[in-house]
Amino acid sequence: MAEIPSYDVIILGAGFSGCSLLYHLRKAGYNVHIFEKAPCVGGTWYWNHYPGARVDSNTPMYELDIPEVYNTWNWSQRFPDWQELREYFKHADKVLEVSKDTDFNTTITDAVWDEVSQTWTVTAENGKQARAKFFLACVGFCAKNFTPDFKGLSKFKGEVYHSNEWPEGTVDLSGRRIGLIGTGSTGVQITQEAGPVCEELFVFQRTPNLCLHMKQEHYDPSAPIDKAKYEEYFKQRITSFGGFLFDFLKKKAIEDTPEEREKLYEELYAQGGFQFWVANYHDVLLDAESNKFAYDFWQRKVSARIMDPKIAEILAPKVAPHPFGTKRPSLEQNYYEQFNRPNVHVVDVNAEPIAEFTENGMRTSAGEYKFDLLILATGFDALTGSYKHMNIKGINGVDLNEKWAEKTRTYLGMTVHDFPNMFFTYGPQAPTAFSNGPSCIQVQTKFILDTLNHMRDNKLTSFNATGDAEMEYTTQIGEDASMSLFPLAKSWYMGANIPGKAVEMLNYIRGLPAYVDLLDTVEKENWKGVDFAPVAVAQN
Ligand code: N01
Repeated sequence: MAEIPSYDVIILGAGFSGCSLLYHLRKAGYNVHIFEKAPCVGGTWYWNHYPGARVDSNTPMYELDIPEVYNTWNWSQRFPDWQELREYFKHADKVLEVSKDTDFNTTITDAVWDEVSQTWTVTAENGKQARAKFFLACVGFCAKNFTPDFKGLSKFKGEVYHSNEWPEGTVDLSGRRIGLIGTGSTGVQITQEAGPVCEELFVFQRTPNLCLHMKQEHYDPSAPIDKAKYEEYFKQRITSFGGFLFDFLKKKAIEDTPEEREKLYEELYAQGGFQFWVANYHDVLLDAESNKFAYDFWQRKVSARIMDPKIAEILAPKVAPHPFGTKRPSLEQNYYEQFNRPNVHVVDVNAEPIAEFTENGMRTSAGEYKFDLLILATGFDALTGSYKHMNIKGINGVDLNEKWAEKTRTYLGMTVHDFPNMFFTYGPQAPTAFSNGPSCIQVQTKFILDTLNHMRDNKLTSFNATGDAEMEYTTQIGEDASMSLFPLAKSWYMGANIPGKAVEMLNYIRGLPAYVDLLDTVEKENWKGVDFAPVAVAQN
């Protein structure tokens, strides 16, 4: 083999996962190196800097559980914007010296397991190669954009940006005529920025977003939260379903009277954030009646903010478009009020389907809409899509994307049978979409570190999740989903937003505490479901 740099661990991605793993693995004495496509640390917060980009998880829970970082950082917002998040990552880099062990501007295209040396070799677009015993793919769940195959898009003569490929520097929205496709978190945030300053905004909506009020707060950085509480916060956050400091109630909606329910909904709604979603009755995502109670409350609250009843019926219809919370409810600050402005219009593309793009805009079945800036807030090939630009090959050259083509299969939402010594974080079949990212990553980092230490202590060369364990875990993910309301929505949670993609639950829906228990049990039972025997050499 040619001489190429060799490490104990190679990590792809310098976002929350990459920083967390680098810190903990380094401390444990491993020689770790990161490859990152972006020019700096930050992961999703390097790429997502479209106007209004802001996190929907609240601080201080949306941060790394690393004392060197949190003890020297104070947030100024309950829900920080992308600028503050970029500053946070600059700070994390400075404190942890992530850059020292990172190759930036380096897109890894291939990761191949070698059965003889029992190592992974990664190759970058620029030809650079490196080798390691362990390969940790920490590329995030929204790394692959999705642009629908719209007829005539190339004919459009104005500017076109996908939210995830927003140009550095500003694209001034003032005085612009804007077409915006998509009403997920991204579309909602862009609408709030564009509405007050643009000449005209057409928001093309296929499915209403059942948004919750953010209740933004500004903090005085000179009077920060007592850092002595943080250690406890980080312990506590992994004991709640969503990795926050609040959790589902222990009762069903039907156990309360209508008056009691109304009081509770008012309280949750007033708190802002995700409370109305994941601090609600515990059956809200499981039981149609409980869900309808929540939806009806939400619909009353929101429609009261929209002046025109016809527009209210498009944005917050009387009949739920899908069960509340089975598609990501985004947090909004003044989203619905934008549609009370004369220059902001919602176009229901179910009532008037998109026909084609023209030089000056877009034609629906009802006529042409003219604009000079088109924003595609059309989302991502989420979770599994993040791996699609890579050739990841395990034992006997088995290809990860081929393996997942018809059905995603993992063990513990972190490993894959026949891909030895490989972990991925915050990806498919983990609590990913239903958890605060840094909380989920905290749990996964511990498991990965424990596994590597176990192998080092016991002089084990490689691990491989067994096919049986993978099958059992994957089957459970599907069975859990089938007992919930999630299959009733077409969402990226289930891969249903991408034409042709298998529709299946792509997340672990039992919540973070159950996931923590499962990982603890696996460890206690000597890594059950994992084969530490030497990997067989290919027979040709
Ligand atoms: O993407 P999305 P996103 N014709 O997939 C529509 C995280 N995130 O970028 O709902 C017309 O949610 C599509 O319509 P429909 C967060 O986890 C977080 O907004 O499929 N419309 C939908 O409205 C989030 O959930 C933050 O019917 C079409 C939109 O495009 C995830 O990323 C901020 C269409 C896509 O919405 C993804 O969010 C941003 C078509 N052919 C992102 N195809 C924060 O934390 C798609 N659409 C704040």
